[in-house]
Amino acid sequence: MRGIYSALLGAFDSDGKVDVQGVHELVRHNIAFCHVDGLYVNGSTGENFLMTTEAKKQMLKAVAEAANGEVRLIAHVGSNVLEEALELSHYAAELGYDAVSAVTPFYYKFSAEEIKGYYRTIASQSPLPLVAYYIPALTGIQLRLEDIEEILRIPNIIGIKFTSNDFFILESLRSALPDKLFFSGYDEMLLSAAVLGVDGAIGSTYNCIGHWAKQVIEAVGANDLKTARTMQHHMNVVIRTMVKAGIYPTLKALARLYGVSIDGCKPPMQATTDVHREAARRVFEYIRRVDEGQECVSGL
Ligand code: MN9
Repeated sequence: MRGIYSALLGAFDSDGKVDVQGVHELVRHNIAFCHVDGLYVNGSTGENFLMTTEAKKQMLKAVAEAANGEVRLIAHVGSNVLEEALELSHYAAELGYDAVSAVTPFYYKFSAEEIKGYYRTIASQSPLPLVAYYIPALTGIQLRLEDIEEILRIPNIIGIKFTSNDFFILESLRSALPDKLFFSGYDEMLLSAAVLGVDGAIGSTYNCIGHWAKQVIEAVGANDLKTARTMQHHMNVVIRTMVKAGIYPTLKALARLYGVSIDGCKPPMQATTDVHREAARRVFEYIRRVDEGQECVSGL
């Protein structure tokens, strides 16, 4: 399960239905251009929290069909509604997914004990192994090191998508749990996570620069920090531009420049504007120049 996974973008038509053809093109782009090792489906980037259960299932199915067994698949099934999380876990297993993942429950100020109970329930009833998903900046749920460690020791939990900049916690967990899988969640901090020995990364920008993320991980593995830093720098030029313009609409506008015919985001997320299209165009050119080996020290 190691490697670089795209947190796959969502693909919806103008009335919010899953766009099966768009999903197909997006998946093929991720495999052919970004060379990712796997896809993380229906995560934050996939607009999970804007989707009906039926749409989540359609997305899982469309991705499995398009991926055709060529890359690993993780289905994010996390939900405050435990019945939904379990239903989606069983559906993902039927479709041949490799694992499921679940964000910490959110909105209510759940206690650490309640969160552990949530993970015990999903892990014990899911037919697939489970990757915990920790993203305190979005959920507002901050866990202590001891609590995350306890969650990771629950049977059938194989690892964690760690989207936090607390590298003290990451290092402590990594050394305490050598057999668990650690996925870095902030693309802009991949290098820092890689030097601490993560097994891979899951991120939204890997929908266009997954091949650079692979180079960062591989260069760190080969003790080539110079290359790793250069590639992380290139990643960050791109990420900075996209975050400034609005990351998801810009990623979708960028995918269109690679011939992937997907529409914008689901409301209430913002529609695509010229700001996103212009940022996407500049990023597209930058990626091309870096891939062709041109000097790009001055950025975009
Ligand atoms: O899945 C992503 N987080 C969110 C992880 O979308 C909330 C990251 O890949 C970020 O989009 C990325 C840019 O900040 O690191």
